[in-house]
Amino acid sequence: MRLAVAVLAVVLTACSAAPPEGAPVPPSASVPAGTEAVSPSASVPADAEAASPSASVPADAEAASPSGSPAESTPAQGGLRFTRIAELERPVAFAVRSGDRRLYVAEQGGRLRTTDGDTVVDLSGEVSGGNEQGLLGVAFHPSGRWLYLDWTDKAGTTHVTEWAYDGARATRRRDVLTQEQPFANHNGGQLAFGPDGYLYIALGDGGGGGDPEGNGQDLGTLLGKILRIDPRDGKPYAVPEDNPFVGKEGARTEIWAYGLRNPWRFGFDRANGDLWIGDVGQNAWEEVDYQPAGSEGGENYGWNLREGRERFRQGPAGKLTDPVIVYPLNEGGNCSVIAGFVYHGAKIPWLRGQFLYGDFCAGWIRAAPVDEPARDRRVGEVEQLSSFGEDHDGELYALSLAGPVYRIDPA
Ligand SMILES: [Ca+2]
Repeated sequence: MRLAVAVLAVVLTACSAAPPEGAPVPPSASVPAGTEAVSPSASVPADAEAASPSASVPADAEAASPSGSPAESTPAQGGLRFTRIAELERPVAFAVRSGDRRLYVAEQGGRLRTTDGDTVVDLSGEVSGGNEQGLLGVAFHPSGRWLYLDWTDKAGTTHVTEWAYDGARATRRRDVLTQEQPFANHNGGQLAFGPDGYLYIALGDGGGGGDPEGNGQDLGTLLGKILRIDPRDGKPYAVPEDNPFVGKEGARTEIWAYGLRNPWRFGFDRANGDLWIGDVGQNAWEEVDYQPAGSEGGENYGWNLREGRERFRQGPAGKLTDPVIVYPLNEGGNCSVIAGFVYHGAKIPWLRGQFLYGDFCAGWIRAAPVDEPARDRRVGEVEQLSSFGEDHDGELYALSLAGPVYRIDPA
């Protein structure tokens, strides 16, 4: 398959994602410049729903073998080191801005911060505080002039909100898109601009378990989808004319891809525009979905007809796109896939061309060669892994809901 540019990610849990508000959170803080290695199996997922029997057991690295491939299968690789560059409160999303070397991190509690300590936007008085709610996503317009946050309000409604941003002050706030949520879980949350300059938005199936409303397969709702819009052309936004369901009766034209359960994190391969989507599973399988650059959109990733590659519900199925990576949900503490990026940085030559992903509860991180994802291998571990990030140079970061923001370095 081709390489690409994207970064997707997925959030949290199978039935619910992030630990509850009461979870221990390190005091927010400044930015220790230490180089601490992450302690393996450091934490136990605090999320009760995610706590399947095995989820409360310290993550067993060896048990978590997503595609069952032995570690020896990829030649000439070294190790990784996770260098803590900041300590924030429940960091969940990462973005960089054109012409700006700072690293921006969204805290689930509602603040958009930089890793050097500034607060850019503070929604902490407005966001809801459920496990999978709060401030969930951040992206900057390719021009660097506008920033976008994905968050849920006190009623649980998803907002994609825009600010004009000059690097110092965020002003001219406006809602670009809102979506009512029938349940508190599965809100998606990822925002990213594609290589085409359009804003891609992840929305989960609305939650509730098993997709009771059938939203994933319903083209009449935005739930269970990845959307593609132009937030800068039209009020409140424009739908690109080449979106796949433009002109299709009964379909929401914003939809780019469907059949998704909770695409918490997704991303574009910066080298070629391929899209990698982590879709959090229900009962049995976590999965990573893939869309090659140049796709005209409209892929149906299966939910809730399928979970992973297996049938989940009876029903008429057209053409479904199977995941490229699956791993068992309740094994070794697995609970929620976290999609990362295809590495194209300079610091870690052996990692180039490999897609990095991990699991929120088990904490392992694996690298999968893009041309043969089944040959992935374990390359590290981060407790309560919530997201990955990619900077201007293609170097990668890992966020822990427990607080740390790690830069990924060669060992
Ligand atoms: Ca699927």
